[in-house]
Amino acid sequence: MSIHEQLIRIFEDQPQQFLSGEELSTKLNCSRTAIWKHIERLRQEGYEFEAVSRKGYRLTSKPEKLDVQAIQNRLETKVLGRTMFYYDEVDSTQIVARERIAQGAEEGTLVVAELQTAGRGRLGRKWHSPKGKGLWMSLVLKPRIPLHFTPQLTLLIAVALCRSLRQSTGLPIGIKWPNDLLIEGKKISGILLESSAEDENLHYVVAGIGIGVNLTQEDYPDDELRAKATSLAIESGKKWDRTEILCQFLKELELVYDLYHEQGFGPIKLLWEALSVSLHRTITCHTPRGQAVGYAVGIDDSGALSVRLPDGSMTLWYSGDIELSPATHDSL
Ligand code: BTX
Repeated sequence: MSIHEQLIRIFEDQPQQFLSGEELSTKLNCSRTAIWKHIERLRQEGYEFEAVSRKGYRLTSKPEKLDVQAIQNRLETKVLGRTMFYYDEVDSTQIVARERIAQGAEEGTLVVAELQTAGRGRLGRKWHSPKGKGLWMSLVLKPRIPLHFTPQLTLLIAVALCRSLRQSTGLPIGIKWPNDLLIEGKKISGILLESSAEDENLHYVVAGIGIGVNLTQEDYPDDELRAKATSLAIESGKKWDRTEILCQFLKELELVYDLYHEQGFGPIKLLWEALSVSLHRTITCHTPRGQAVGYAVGIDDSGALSVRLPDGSMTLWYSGDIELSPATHDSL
């Protein structure tokens, strides 16, 4: 057992007890500075301590862990999440899910981790995933669709996630094209789709979903992220049961996914438009090639944003980060 694990064991065995740095360093045969560093690391992992001079440290709360059996008992799906791999810590659930696919993972397989050390967003961006505070997961999908329909899945997942989070929490969550879920302009969740295909044949999609559930302001590493990101707990002032949020999401996703296979993108498009905060307003689209301004009219069947440019011509935007202008219903 590592010093880190031994330290956790000692604190857990004596929950109400103050333990001094000196006592701990003797027990674990290391310096007091090493103990202090381990305690700081534990704090980052979600353990909370009360520190009192001359008395030492007392463990006041532990990070909450997901319970796979409880999730399986609570799940109402037939396929999604029925095979589940749970990890305490991974680099990225996207990487683990791909490894699982190489070993034969089937549609609906879910990879969930308490902590990601290299959680990723789109275009090489980072996804901050502190321990026990969110839902950091990747879902294996093998839809029977041509490759060029793959972007529709991002919108489909956004719809299911938005609907389920609204149902679970009652918070006013909206979708910003293409893949962000926002509350009052702040990001509560992100979706990242990675696929594997050959010619026009889609082999699989790994849908990475990050939901900020119980993060507090202190859980964000800097003011820049604090200004952009939020969590269900910050917005509602209370903690949420991650098992409940996860099961509700998978149930809703299975419903919407089945609807998509039965009736195509039409109904999904309507649902997406009803939840969107990006439409009927002037927006700026930032891409690696520059930026453009337009008025968002709707989405097309490929999931692209249909935009009216200042000269009156219509165009489609397939990717990019959009910025919403404050005024709505202004037409260019
Ligand atoms: P994105 O590129 O649209 O968003 C990334 C941006 O979001 C970052 O640059 C930062 O500004 C902001 N951000 C970072 N962390 C958070 C957070 N915890 N909450 C809110 N905003 C944040 C969106 O990419 C797709 C993210 C998918 C994340 C999941 S988690 C499970 C799976 N594994 C993995 O590595 N990624 C996915």
